[in-house]
Amino acid sequence: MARLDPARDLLLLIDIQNDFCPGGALAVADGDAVVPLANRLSDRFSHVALTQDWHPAGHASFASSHPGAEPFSTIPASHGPQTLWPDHCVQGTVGAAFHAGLNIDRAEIITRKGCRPTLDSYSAFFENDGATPTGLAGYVRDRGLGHVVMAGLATDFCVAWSALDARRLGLDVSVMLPACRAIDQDGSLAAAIADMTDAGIALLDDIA
Ligand code: VGL
Ligand code: ZN
Repeated sequence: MARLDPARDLLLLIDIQNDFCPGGALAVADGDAVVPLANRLSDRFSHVALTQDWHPAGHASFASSHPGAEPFSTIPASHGPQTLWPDHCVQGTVGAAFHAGLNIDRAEIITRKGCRPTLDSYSAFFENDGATPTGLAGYVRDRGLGHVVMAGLATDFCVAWSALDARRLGLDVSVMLPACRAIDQDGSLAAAIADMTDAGIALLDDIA
C-alpha cells in the first residue's frame, strides 16, 4: 500500500454539500464535522479535487419522481436496485452548494455527478450503470496521479463507490475515516467497510 505523499497524491473530497449536513435534505448525522478535517487535509495536499452531487429537478433517484414511493425504499433500475432518496442537491440550490466552511479555493477540479435525469451517480468516476464516465478518471490519468486519498460524505455511498471505482481503475486508494460520515441504512456502513477492505483500500483512522 502506498504511503501518503501529500506532495504527489490526489486529495478527493466527496460531496461536502449543505444537503448532506445537518439541516439539509439528506442530512448525514454529524456531516458538518468533516469540514475542519477536510480543510486541514486541503492545506497539506498539492492536488485537491472536489465532487458535487448535482441533480436536475425531478431526478430519477428522487422518491418524489415515483408516485407512491417512500424515500429510502428501493426500486429496480436497468443497472440494478436503486435507492430512492429525498430530493437533494438540486442544481443551483443552496442545498447543492458546498458547506460554507469548506475551503474550496485549493481545488484544481470540481466534478459534478448525477446530472443525467435518469441515471444516479454515487461514484466520482462512473455513474451508477458502472459504465458512464464522469471524466475524473481522465483527469487522474492525464495528470499522472497514482494514489487517491478520499474523505467526505457519505462513507457508505459516494465515498465507498468512489473508492471502489478508483481501485478498479488501478489506483492506490486511502480513505480518511475520521473525515467521513455515513448514512448507515440497513447495515450499509458495515457492508461498505467490508467491500473497501476486500478491495485493498487503506482505511485510515487518523489524518496524521
Ligand atoms: C449520496 C445518496 C444520494 C452521497 C448522494 O453523497 O453519498 N448519497 N446521493
Ligand atoms: Zn444524490
